Amino acid sequence: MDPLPNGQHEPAAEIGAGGTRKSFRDELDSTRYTVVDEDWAGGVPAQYGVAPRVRIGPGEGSGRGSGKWFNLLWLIPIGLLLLIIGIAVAKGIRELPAVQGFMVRYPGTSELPGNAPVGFPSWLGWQHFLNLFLMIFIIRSGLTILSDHPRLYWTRHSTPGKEWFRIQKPVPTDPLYTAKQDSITLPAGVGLPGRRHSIGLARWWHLGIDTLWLLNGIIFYILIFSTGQWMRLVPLSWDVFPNSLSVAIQYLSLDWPLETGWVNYNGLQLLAYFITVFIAAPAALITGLGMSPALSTRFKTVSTVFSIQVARSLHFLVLCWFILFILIHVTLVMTTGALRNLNHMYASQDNESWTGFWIFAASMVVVIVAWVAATPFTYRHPRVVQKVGFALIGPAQRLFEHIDSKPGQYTKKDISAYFWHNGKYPETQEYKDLESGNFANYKLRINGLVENPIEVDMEQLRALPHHEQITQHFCIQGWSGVAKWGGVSMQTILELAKPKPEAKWVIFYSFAAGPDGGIYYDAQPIEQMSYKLTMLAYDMNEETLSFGHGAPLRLRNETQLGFKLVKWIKGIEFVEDFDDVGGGLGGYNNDHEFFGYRQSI
Ligand SMILES: Nc1nc2c(c(=O)[nH]1)N[C@H]1C(S)=C(S)[C@@H](COP(=O)(O)O)O[C@H]1N2
Ligand SMILES: [Mo]
Repeated sequence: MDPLPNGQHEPAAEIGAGGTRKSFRDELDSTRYTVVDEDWAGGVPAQYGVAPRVRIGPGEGSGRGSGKWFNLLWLIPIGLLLLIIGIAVAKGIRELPAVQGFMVRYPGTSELPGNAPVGFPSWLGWQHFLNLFLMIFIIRSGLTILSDHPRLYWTRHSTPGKEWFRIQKPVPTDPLYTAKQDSITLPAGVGLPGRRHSIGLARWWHLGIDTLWLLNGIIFYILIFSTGQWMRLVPLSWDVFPNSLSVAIQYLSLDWPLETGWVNYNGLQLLAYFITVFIAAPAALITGLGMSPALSTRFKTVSTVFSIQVARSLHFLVLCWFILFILIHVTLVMTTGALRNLNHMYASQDNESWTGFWIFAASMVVVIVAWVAATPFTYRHPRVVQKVGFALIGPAQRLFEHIDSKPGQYTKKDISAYFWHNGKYPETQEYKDLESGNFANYKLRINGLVENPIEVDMEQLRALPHHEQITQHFCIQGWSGVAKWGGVSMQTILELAKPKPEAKWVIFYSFAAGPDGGIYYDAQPIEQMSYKLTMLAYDMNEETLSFGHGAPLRLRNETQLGFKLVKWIKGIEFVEDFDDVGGGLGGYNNDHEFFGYRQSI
C-alpha cells in the first residue's frame, strides 16, 4: 500500500501491508564478545570519582554543586580526635565512686539461660568463614554497582544537586549529559570488576553470590535456633544496655573487660552481633529487593513506602554498618587475645595454642588468592561469570516476569523535574535527515512473523487510539525518574500487525548505534507486549518526545529495566527466537556488556 498523503488520518484498521519484509538484522553487530579488554564498551576511558561527600543543608538555590558538602575523609581525623577525647573522659569518670558502683552492678555481661550452650561448634566456624568469604565479593561488586551511578537520593527523583551523597563531581549543566558518562572507575583490587560501567558483570557477581550468602544465612538461622546458639546472640534482658555502657567505659579507659566469649559475649558484643545477624543481614535483602522494578511495579506498597532511591540509600547504609562492624570486630579479635579468639572460631577450642591461628592463616591464603584473581578472571571469562551468575539468580529474576505491571502507575504530582538521559545518541545521516524534517518522512517498519507487515508514519501513529501512563523508569545503573508517557499501546500494534503463533520475541531496532558499533536493539518476550503498561511513546510529559529521550518513538515496558527500552525506534520485528539476531543474546547490552535478557530484579 502507498504511504498515506500528508494530513490524512486513516482509520487504524486500514493501515495496511506496506511493510517490506527486509529486516534490520544486517545492521547489527554480530561479533561474539568473549573478553573485556581496552576496547570494551566502545573503549570508554577510565574516570575516577571524588572522595565521598555528604550534603549538609540545602545550600543556596538549586544549583548542582551548591549546598554544603562534607568530605567524609574528615571523619578519620575527627574520629581519632573523638577517640582520644573518649579515652580521656572514660579514664576520668572511671575514678568516680558512682561510676565504679555502676560498674560493679553492671560488670558487662548479662546472665545467660542455664541451658545455653558453651563454646563454638565447628559448623559455626565454617559458616563464619563462608560468610566472610562471600561478603568480600558482595561488597566489592556492590561498590562497582554504586559507582555506575555514584550518587544517592532520598526521593525517587534523581535530581542533580539534590543527592545526599556522591563520589562524583557535581552533574555538569550539559542537558544531554548521560548517566553513563557519570559512571566512575574503581581500582581493580577494590571494585569487582571495577572498570567504568562494568555493572553488567558486577551484578552477576553481586546477585549470584547473594544467593549463596542467603543460603548460608538460612542454614545459620536454622542451626542457631535448633542448637540453642541463638541465646548467645539475642539480648534476653534490658540490662544489656547498662552492661554495654559499662563495657564501653572499660574499652575506652583501656582497661579492657575480661574476655568471656567462649561462654558469653559482653553487652557491646551482643548488641553488635545481634544487629549484624538479625537486623543488618535481613535489611540488606529487603532493601536490595526494594530496588527492583519487578517488585516495585507490581507491589505498589513496596514502591510507595520504599522508593527505589530510599531502598538504595538504606542498602548503602547497611553496607556502612557492615564495614564499620568488620573494622571493629577484626581489631578487637586481634587485640583481645588473638590466639584464643582465633581458636574459638577456627578450631572450636578454648586455649592459646597456635592451631586456630594456622587454620586462620590458611583460610586467609584462600581469601587473598580469590580476592586478587576475581577481577582479572572476570575480564578474561566474562561469559562464564554471566552464565554462572544467571544459573544462580536467574530463576529468582524470572519469577516475577510473568505478572503484569499494571499497579506501577503514579500521579501527575509524582512526575520528576529532572529525568536523566542515557545511552548513545543517534549520529547517522539517515536519522539527522529525518529529524531535520520533523520526522515527516519517518516510517516505523513492523514485520517478521506477522500476518500483516506494516509501515506507519507519525501521523498515522498519532491517529491510533491514544494511550497514556505515568510510570517510573528504573535504570540498571541505579537512577530513577517518573514521567508521563503518551503514545500507542503495544496492544494496538499487535492488533494491527497480527503476530503469528510462532512469534515468541519482539525485536526493537534503533536508529542509533551502540558504543561498539552496530545498531542498538533489544528482544522482548511477546507476552509482555500485551501488558497494560507496554507502549510506544511519542510524547513525554505532554510534549513531543525530545531528541535525547528517543524521538520520534521509544519503547516503554514497565516490567523491565531502562536498558531494554529502546529509543529512536526504526523497526519492530517479530521472531521465534533471537539466536540469529546480533550477537544472539537478546539485546545490545547482553551481547556487548554481559547484561542478562531477563533481569527484572
Ligand atoms: N537506542 C538506544 N536506546 C536506549 C539506550 C541506548 O543506548 N540506545 N539506552 C537505554 C538505557 S540504558 C536507558 S536507562 C534508557 C534511558 O532513557 P532516557 O534517556 O529517556 O532516560 O534508554 C535505553 N534505550
Ligand atoms: Mo540504563
